[in-house]
Amino acid sequence: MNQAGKTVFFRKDYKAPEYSIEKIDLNFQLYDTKTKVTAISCVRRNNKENRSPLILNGENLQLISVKIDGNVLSSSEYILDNTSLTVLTPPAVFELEIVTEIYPQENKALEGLYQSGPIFCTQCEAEGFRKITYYPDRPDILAVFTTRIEADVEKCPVMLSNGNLIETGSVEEGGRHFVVWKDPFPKPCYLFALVAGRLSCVNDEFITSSGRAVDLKIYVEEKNLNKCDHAMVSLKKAMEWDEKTYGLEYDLDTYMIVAVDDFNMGAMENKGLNIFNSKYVLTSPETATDEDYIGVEGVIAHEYFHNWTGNRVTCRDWFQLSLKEGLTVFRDQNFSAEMNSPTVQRIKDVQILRNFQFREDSGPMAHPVRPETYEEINNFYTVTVYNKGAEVVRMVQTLLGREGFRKGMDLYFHRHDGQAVTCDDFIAAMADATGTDLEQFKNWYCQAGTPVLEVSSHWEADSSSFHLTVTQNCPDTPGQKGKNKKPFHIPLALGLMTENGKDLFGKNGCKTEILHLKEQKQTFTFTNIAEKPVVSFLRDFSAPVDVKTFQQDEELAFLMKYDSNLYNRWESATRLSASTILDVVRQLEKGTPIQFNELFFDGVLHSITEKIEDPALLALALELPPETALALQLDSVDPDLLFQGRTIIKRELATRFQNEFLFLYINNQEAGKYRISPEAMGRRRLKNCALSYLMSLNPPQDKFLQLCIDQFSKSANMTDTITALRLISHHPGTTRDALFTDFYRKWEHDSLVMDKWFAIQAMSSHENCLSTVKHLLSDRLFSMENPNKVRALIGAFSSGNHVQFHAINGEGYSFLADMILQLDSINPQIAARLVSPLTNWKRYEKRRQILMKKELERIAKKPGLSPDVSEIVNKSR
Ligand code: B3K
Ligand code: ZN
Repeated sequence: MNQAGKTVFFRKDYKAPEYSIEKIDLNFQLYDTKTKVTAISCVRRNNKENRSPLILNGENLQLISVKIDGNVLSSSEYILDNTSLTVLTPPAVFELEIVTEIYPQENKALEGLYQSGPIFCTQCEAEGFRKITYYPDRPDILAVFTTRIEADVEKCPVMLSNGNLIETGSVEEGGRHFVVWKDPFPKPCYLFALVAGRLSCVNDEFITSSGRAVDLKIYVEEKNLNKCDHAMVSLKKAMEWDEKTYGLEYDLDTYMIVAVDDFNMGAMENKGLNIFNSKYVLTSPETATDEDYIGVEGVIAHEYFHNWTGNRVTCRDWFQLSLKEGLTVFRDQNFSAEMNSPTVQRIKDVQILRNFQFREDSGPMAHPVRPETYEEINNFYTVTVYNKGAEVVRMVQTLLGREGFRKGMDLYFHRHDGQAVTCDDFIAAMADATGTDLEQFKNWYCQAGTPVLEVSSHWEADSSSFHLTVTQNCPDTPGQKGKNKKPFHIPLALGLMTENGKDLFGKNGCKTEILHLKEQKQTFTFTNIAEKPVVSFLRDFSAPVDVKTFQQDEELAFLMKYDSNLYNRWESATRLSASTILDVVRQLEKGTPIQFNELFFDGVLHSITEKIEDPALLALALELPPETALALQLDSVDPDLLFQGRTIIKRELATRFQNEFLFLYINNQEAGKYRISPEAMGRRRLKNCALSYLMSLNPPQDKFLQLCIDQFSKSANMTDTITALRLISHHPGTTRDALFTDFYRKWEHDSLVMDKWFAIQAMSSHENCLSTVKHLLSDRLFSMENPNKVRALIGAFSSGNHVQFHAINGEGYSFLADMILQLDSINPQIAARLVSPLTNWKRYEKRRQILMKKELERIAKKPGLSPDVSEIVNKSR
C-alpha cells in the first residue's frame, strides 16, 4: 500500500504461481441484457507439499456457482470479495467449474467483454479477463482454451474466438445457434478474445514458405467492406517479411482481424483473432490520409508480429511488458522502413521519442523500460516501454550486427517458444548466441531518464590525430538519483567528414564507425586524420540520448547540406531550426529587436532551390519542430512567447521564400491517379508543407487562400482535403465556417472522417478555440463513450494545441480537469491518458504552474477516483 491507500506492485515481489491451469473450457451464452459465462478449468497444484489456497482474480462479476469435481462449494469453502475468489483448501488436481453473469452492454470501460454498438467484443490485456470470469489473471499461466459461444442467430450471425472452428449448430432455445473454437496453443488469458455480431468478411489466402495455406479474414460492418484492401495487402506483406527476415511462419490455419469503432487503443494481438480500432483497418483515398495508410500498415504488421514476439513467447509478468512491446515495435519499425523510406521512418521514430518519450522521461511518471513498480498496469503502456524499449532492442542489433542479432533471435525462440519469460532471458539469448558481454548494457532496462551526452573534440595537425571526448550523465528520476546511476553501454555511430563533404571512414564501404561508450567519460582517438574533420555524431540516432549541441551553426549548416547520412542531415536541420526559433523566443523575452540567424535561412534557401532528391525528406526538414518539442529545451516555458517565436520564423521563411514555396507547391502536384507510393506521399507532403508556409503569411494573401480553398474543393483524396481545412482553421471567418459545414454535410456518416473534423477544430491556434471545443462537446456526433472521439476533441486540444491549452486564464486546464473527472467514471483508462499534459507543470512559468497544480489537486480530491487516474495525478502533484 502507498500513502493514498492504493496497492502498489513491485517487480522484486514476483513469485511463481502456486497452481497451473492446463486447459479451460469456456461457454458464453449471450443475451441482450446479460451474458452467462461457464468456465471449466483443469487445475493442478505446482507444489506437492504446500496446500495453499487458490486465489482467483475477479471484478464486476455476479457469481452464480463454484464447483470442484462436480460438487457445489458451500460459502464456507471459499472467500469472495470485490476483486477475488479464494478457494480455501482445494485438492492437488481437480476440475473447477465457475458460473458467472456479466453485463457487457453496461461496460463502458471497454475492458473485459463489452459492446461496440451492437457488436460483442473483448479486450483482456492487461487484466480484463478477470472481468469475464474468476481466473488467475497473470501472464505466466498458459492454458489451452476451448470456447463455445451461443447467441441469437439474427443479432450474432458471426461468432468468433481464438484458434480453429471445430463445431457449429443450433440450440433448442428458439432462434439461437452456437459455435465452438479451439486454440491448440497454450496461452495466457490476456490473449483470449471473443467477437459476436453482424459482421461482413473480406477473405484472402497466404501460402507460407513451407507451403501451408492460411485463410485471412477481415471482419467489418458491411458498409466498410470496400475499405479493407490496404489492410489485407499490409497483412500479407507483414507475413512475408517475417518469414524473410526472421524465418517466422504463421502457425494456425486462420488469421482473423475484426474492426470495431469503440476501442481503447490501436489494436490487440489476441491469438488468431486480432481486434482492431477501425481507425487502423479502414482506408480509402477519399477518407484516409497518407498518415492513416502508413498507420494501418504499421499497426497491422505490429499485431501480426506479436504472434511470435508476445504470443508464442510471452511475458512472465507485466513488469516485462517491453519484452514483447519494445521488440515488436522494433520489428514493425523495420518493416515499415523497408516498405517505405528508411530515412523517413527513422525520422518519425525519433520524433516520437524526442517529442513524447523524452518528455515522459523528464517528468513525474518517468520509469525504466522495465518498471520496478506500478499501481495500475494500464498506465505503463507508455512511450518508454514501447518506443524507448524499441530503441534498446535497436541498440542490441547495432552492437551485435544484423547477423548476430538474427542468431540471437533464433536462440531466443529456440529456448523460449511456449514460455513466459523476462527481459533478462531475451538479453541472455542475444549474449549467448554471439558470445557478447551485455551485462553493462542491461542498465538500459533498469535505469530511467534520458542520458545527456556532452561532446568535445580537438584535432592535432602535428600528429594528424583527432580526439573525441564524450561524457554521459543521467538525470535524477523519481526514486532514482542521477548520481547513483551507473554508466550505460552506448553505441555511438560516428562519421567524420572532410570540409568538402567526403567521409573519412571507408572500411568495407561503411562510412560510419560504431564507438562503444561505456565510461562516464571517454576519449576516442583517430589517427591519420590529415585535416580537421566535421563530426557527424550519433548517425541514425544510434542511441536514445540527448546530445547537447556542441557544433557551431556553420557546421550544422554544412551537415544539413552534405552529410552522407540522410538522417543526420535532417537532425542538423532540426537543430538549426530549433535554435533559431529559441533564439527569437529569448529576444522576445528580453524585448530586444529581433535579429535572425542568417545561416539558417541560407540553409533553407539552399535546400529548396537545389535539385530535390527526396521530397519527403525535404518536407520533414522544412516542418518546424512543434512547440511541445521546443518546450523541452526551455527551463521555464512561456507558451505565448514560444508560439510567437515559432510563428515569427515561419512567417519570415514564408515572406522571404514565397516564390520558392509557390514553385514547390505547383511542381509537386500529382498528375493523374492518386497513389500511395512513398514517392507520391513524399510529394504530397512537400506540396502541403509549401502551402502551409504560404498560408502563414501575415496579412493573409487572398491568392493563397484561394489556392487552399481550391485544394479543399477539388481534391479527391483526404490528405489534401484535410490539409486545406486545417490550414483554413487558423483563419476564422465565414469562409472557414462554410468549409467546415460543407465537410460535415459530406462526411457525417463516416465516424473516422468526422474524428478529423473534430481534431482540426480543437487544434486551431485561434483564441476562440476552447469555446468551439466546448460547443462541439454537444454535437450529436460527439460521444464521451467513444475513445476516438475523446482523443479527437479533448486529446487534440490538450496535447496538440500548446498555445491555447496553456492560455494564461487557466481555462484550458480547468476544462481538461472537468473532462477527466467526467470521463473517470466512464472509462478510467482513457481518463488517465488525458492527464498527461498537466503532469509536466514544473516546466512552465510560475503563473501557469500554480494553475496547473490547482487542477491536479482538484482531480485528486474526487471521491472514488479510479486507480488509473489516481496514480498519475498523485505522482504528479
Ligand atoms: N498489446 C496491446 C495493448 C494492450 C493495452 C492494454 N491497456 C496492443 C499492442 O501493443 O499491440
Ligand atoms: Zn504491441
